Amino acid sequence: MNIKDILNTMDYGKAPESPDLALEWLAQHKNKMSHFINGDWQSGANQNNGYFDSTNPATGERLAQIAQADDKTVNQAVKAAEKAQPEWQALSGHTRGEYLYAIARLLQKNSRLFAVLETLDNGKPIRESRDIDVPLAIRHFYHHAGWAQLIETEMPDHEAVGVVGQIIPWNFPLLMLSWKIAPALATGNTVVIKPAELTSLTALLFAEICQQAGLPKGVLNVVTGDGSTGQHIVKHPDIKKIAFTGSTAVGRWIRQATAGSGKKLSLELGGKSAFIVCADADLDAAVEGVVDAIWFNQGQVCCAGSRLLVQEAVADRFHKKLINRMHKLRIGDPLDKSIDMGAIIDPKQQQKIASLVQAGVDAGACLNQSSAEFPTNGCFYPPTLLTDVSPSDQVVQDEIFGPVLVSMTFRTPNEAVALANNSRYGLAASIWSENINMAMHLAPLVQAGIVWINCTNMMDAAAGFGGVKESGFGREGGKEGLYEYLTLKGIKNQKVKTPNKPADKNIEPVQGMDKTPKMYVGGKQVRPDGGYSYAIHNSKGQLITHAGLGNRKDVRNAVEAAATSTTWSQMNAYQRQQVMYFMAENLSYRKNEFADRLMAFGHNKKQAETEVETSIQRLSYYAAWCDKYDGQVHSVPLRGIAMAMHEPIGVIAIQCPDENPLLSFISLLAPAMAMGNRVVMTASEAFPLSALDFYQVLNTSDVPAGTVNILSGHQTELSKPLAGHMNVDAIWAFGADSELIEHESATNLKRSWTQDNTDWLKADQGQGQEYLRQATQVKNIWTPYGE
Ligand code: TAP
Repeated sequence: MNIKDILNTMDYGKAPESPDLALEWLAQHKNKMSHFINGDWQSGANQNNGYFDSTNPATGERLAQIAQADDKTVNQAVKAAEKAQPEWQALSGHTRGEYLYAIARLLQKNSRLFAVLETLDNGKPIRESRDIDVPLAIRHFYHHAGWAQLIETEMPDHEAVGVVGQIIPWNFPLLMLSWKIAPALATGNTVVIKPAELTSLTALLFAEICQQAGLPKGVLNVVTGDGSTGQHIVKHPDIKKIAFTGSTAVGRWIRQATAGSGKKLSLELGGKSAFIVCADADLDAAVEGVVDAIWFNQGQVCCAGSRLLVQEAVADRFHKKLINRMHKLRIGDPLDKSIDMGAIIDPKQQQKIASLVQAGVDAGACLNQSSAEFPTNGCFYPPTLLTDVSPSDQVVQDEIFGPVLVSMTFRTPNEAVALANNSRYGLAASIWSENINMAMHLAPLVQAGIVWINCTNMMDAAAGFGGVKESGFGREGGKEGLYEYLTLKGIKNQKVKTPNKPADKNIEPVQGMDKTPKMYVGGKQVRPDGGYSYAIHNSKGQLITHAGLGNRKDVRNAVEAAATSTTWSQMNAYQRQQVMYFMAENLSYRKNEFADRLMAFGHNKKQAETEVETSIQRLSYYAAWCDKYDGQVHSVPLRGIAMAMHEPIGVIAIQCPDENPLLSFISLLAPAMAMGNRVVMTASEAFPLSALDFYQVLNTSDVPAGTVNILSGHQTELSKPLAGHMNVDAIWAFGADSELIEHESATNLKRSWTQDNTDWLKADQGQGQEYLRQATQVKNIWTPYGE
């Protein structure tokens, strides 16, 4: 090609990056990589586990052999982490911060080596590993070096969890590792991390950096292996927290495998994020946005904007521009600095992408694919756009995890929201409109953990990242991410409780007129669907009354009432506050009745009065918080803002304990209501009457029907349908079998919160911001400034 041709075509020449330094590093390890345990390279407790190959997806060539860890090796790593943890936690925050700072500096010094090794191992363009993955990883260590120092003064009520097990995927190997390790170490935990089988190399290079930084032995342990190694980590009894990033299917399995173990859990899972282009958007900018949203990292991005929604009026024009741009993308050698798209991670993933696209075409989609040439010896797949798809098509619903975009049109903003939310996932969304009012109106309506306005794929260590629905729970980054690695001092997660034995339905009669209290559903008193009751005894074992024995149909009715009654969630904080003060006032008018009820169960007069008085105060406490639990504007390195908004979770099912039956009921109900949630409360099984009486307060306090629903019955029988219900978004278990609840909650990956013996009368246990945090989820809305 001569200069004239080049000027005519504007084609880029090759600009290859040398792999030499990375290959040299591998050679230093004889291309055979060991685990990093207790500050040293170890081939594992059982040397016969064997090795597997790590290959370059762009060429199919073997880069190195990687050691496979079994349960003994994992145990060895956990023991090292356990030994190191108390001393690491006891270091001053400043000293821990210095280690993180040293790691950041060494990452920076070796950034080119990391970028090249990552590209060789993963197949992503060097432009991306060099300019995005590695700088963001460095940023995470700098940011968290600061948190290590500040936690002591800023979060004095919290402490480290202990040993944490971390499992990461192959799409951003170094970056996902940084997202996990930096906050874990900053908060005083020690780590056992498993990189993905396909991409272990940068994790091992990172371990070497930690060795150079003088990180104490055992603080970081890297074990390599396949999914079975991950399973050993998940099941290890001495690991106190699991942080997982990967597919929803494995995340669901982990939720079930850790149920009832008391392990803390955060899950960053799959996505099918909407990319909404309104008619008034800057279409050329939006086209570039789509390129970044779905063709960055070959579309192997959890938050990829893989569902394009374009307003009908501009759809044809937009598709034309997009297809034109798609044909200009350059695909090829990932080490070539001038290519746009590199290789798919492995042939299996390539085939999965191809078969899903074929299924889409078979179902009637119109296939638009780049005609660009690409190497035939590696694992490549062209950028693809599928139009003429329907909302229920597999290609629209399933995460393809490749460079495949599906496109649908909408007419009105409401239709765009309905289409965007028609997904089991809820990781991210991108909204493009020159009308900022419209974009800011849509952002809270879209069910996602992150919303980018006129931008996409923005991430930073100072802003939380994570999803809702089947995209998982928990956040990584920002202050919100730190909580995932901390527990409240003195309070541990609840371990398995023996389920209550269901009582006999053949109950002894109560003398006199029947006063069996009803349950409360959709703003009305209701009898149990099954028509059964159970006996309620006082603390001396004397029969005092019966209560309705709720069943799964009552659960269904209560959840339906809560899910469809959205008035409470739409009220502003000031309106909710007034209602909650009114509830406190109305409880105060009835304080004698409520105290009498408590005395009937065995409280003495003073105890009963204290409990009622504290309940009134607690209602006022959360009424006060309604308009004060503010979000934050994060300081991200962007000409713009990232707003962390506290949103209600939706419908929360709350199982109340037997201790302090009125106060514990109020202490759980009030924070959930204050933050705008609707609730299905299951009253204390032994002493349900205080909770059932509370409908009188609700009825006289302007609480919209369906906001609060109260069931009675056997907690174990009610737990299963509540925890498994797809319309319940979170479940708090203070009174029931946490194993069952956490296991069943895996259906829609709802958040669960279980806690051990709380002293409800103590303000430092029975109330506080932890309750508000559990009642909300953070949505980060990113908006750049300027033209
Ligand atoms: P997975 O197959 O779920 O693998 C993720 C990690 O879990 C790997 O290290 C894997 O090991 C390990 N693993 C597999 N089975 C396991 C088990 N039963 N117990 C414990 N660990 C197990 O996901 P992937 O294919 O690597 O990654 C793609 C998925 O990750 C996509 O769904 C994507 O959306 C999601 N992802 C999410 C995010 C966030 S932040 N939400 C970020 C990146 C990726 P091996 O690989 O060695 O088998």
